[in-house]
Amino acid sequence: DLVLLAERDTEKKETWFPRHISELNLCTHLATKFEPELDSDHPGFTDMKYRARRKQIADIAFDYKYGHPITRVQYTDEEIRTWGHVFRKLKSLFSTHACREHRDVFDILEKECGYSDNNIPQLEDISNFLKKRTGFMLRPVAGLLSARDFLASLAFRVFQCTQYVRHGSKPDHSPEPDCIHELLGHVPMLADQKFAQFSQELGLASLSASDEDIEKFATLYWFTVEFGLCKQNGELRAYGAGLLSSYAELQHALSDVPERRPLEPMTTSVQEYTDDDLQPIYFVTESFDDMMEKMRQYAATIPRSNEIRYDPYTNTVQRLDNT
Ligand code: HBI
Ligand code: FE
Repeated sequence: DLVLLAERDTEKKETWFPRHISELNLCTHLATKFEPELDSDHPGFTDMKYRARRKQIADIAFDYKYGHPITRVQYTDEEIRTWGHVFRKLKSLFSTHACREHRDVFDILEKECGYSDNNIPQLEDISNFLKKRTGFMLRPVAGLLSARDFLASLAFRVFQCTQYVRHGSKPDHSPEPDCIHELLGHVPMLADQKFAQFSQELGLASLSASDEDIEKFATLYWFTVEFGLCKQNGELRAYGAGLLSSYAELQHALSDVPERRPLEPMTTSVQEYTDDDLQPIYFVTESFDDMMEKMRQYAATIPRSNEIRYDPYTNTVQRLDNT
């Protein structure tokens, strides 16, 4: 017996993953990409004032612990101008380009949560809104996270959310996620029950996955949560947050220019993509139910991910084989 146990220990050695929602305090590894201090192409690279502001807001994320309220930011007039510019342009496209779920929630966010062109909503207020809608919460993050940590948080219905605003010189494009992208693109979708469920299941499937499989889940995330298209009443609509927060790409995605293929996780998960230009290819789903079903079938082909369950009473992930 002792020998067997010892053997099993070495065989089963696997990457650590969070078992309780509070352990997301340890899932904060930033990817060193697009940081204004490290990337000479970043529009804020030579702007010391912008870099100081970024550091100030990053410290809120570095100090954050699970269960704390998210510290409020008093946004500057320039930041609000940048937000307002993007807000007005995108709003003019939503009725013809956004999916029904996004439009429905966006109306509520305008009526009840202070979404308007002269106000940047506070993450703490939006987190409380999401908690009531779908159980999702936000936690502040200082920039682009590692795919493993980012996906792991989704398993707990936690969305790691940036709080800073992109550089004012390039309001229509940001090389990294910023709160305009999160608030206009992600938040409305996370307030939808089916989409929230899909996001959590993608997160659960990623726990304990190999680096290779994490790469595939990150690619699936890219072509669904960030750049996904769906069919509604016979029309193409956007549900991906990268589309719903970019005026140029939202128009491009529904135009005759790009290629569109049906979402098929086996092949979509290995599709190459670019993160510094408009996408040449988008994937289309028939419905969120269909997308969830396909994702479940795909996740079931990956060893172990199908043995993980989430217990919402204790906010823990449990392995059904009790290890
Ligand atoms: N980090 N802060 C943040 N926001 C994202 O949207 C994000 C991330 N890290 C990785 C990521 N998205 C995706 O590209 C996938 O790798 C999961
Ligand atoms: Fe995003």
